[in-house]
Amino acid sequence: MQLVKQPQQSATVIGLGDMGTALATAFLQKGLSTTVWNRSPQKAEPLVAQGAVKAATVAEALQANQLIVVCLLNYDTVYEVLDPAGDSLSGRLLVNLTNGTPEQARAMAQWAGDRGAAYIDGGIMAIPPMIGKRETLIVYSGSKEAFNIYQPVLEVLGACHFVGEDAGLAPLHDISLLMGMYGMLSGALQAFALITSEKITAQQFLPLLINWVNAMMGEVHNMAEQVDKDDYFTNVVSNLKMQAVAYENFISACRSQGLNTDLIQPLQQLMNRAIAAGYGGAHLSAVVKVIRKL
Ligand code: FVH
Repeated sequence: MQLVKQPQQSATVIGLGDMGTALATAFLQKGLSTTVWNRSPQKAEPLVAQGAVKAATVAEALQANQLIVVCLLNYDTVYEVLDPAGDSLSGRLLVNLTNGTPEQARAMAQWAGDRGAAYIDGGIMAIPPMIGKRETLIVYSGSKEAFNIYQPVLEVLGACHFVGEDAGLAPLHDISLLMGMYGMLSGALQAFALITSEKITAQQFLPLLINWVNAMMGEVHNMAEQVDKDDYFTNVVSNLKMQAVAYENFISACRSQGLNTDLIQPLQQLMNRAIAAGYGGAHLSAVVKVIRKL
C-alpha cells in the first residue's frame, strides 16, 4: 500500500455523532476540504453550511479523499458501514477513532490491510468541545509510515501521541487512561453522596476534595515505581492491613448514612485477598497483584 508522501489537505469523516461532528468541524475550521457521511443524513447539514461536502454513499465518501477518519458507535458499526463499500478503501488511510479493544483494533488493521488500506487506530482522550485544541490528547497506533505522512493533518484535531506500530496499543492506552479517570470520578461520586448526606453541599466540599486528590498524586508516582519493580514493600508508610481496617469504617459510615456501597466494596475484597496472599505489610499498590490474578 503506497500513500502519497505529501498529505492531502482534505479528509473524509464518517460518523457524525457528537464526536464525529466535532472532528469534521475542526477540519473545516482549519480550511481542510472535508467530505462527510452519516447514517442519518440530516446530521450533515450544519457541516454542509460550514463548507463540507455531503457524500451520498459511503463509497463516494471513501473515494473523495485519501484520509478517512471514522468515528462510529463501536467496531461492529464500522464493519457494517464500511464493508459494503467494496474496494473503495484501497489506497486510503483509515484512521479509526471509534472506541474499542486492542483485539478489535488488531483485527481491523488486518481487515483494512486486506482491502489495500493503511490503518491507524486512535483513542481520543477528550470530549467533543475539546477537539481542535492544542492541549487535547489523541493517542495513535498502527502504520508509522502513514502516521508520519498525515500527522500534520491529524494535529488539527489535537496533539498526537504515537504509541507504536501494533494497532492494539492505542486502545490499550485509551482504556488504561479511562480506567484511571473512572476510578477518580467514581471516587468523587461516592464522596459527594457521603458528604451531602449531611447539610453540606458538594460544591462546599469540592476545594477540600481537589486539594486532597492533588496531594495524593505523589502516591501515584510511588505506586508506578513499585508496580514496575514488582516490589510493594519499599516506601510503605501506610500498610495495607491498616488500610483494610480503616476501609471497613468507610463502608460502615456509608451504610449508616443510608448509602449504597456497591461502588466501594470491590476494593475491600481485593485488599483482603492481597493481605491473605501475604501483602499485609505492603503498599496499596500490591492490589495490582490480585488484579493480575497473582
Ligand atoms: N463523545 C464522547 O465524549 C466520547 C469521547 C471519546 C471518544 N468517544 C467515542 O467516539 C465514538 C463516537 O462517539 P459519539 O459521541 O460521536 O457517539 P454518538 O453521538 O452516539 O454517535 C454515534 C455515531 O454512530 C452512528 N451509528 C450508530 N449505530 C450505527 C449503525 N448501526 N449504522 C451506522 N451508523 C451507526 C451514529 O449514526 P446516527 O445515529 O447519527 O445515524 C452516529 O454517527 C464512540 O466509539 C465513543 O466511545 C466519544
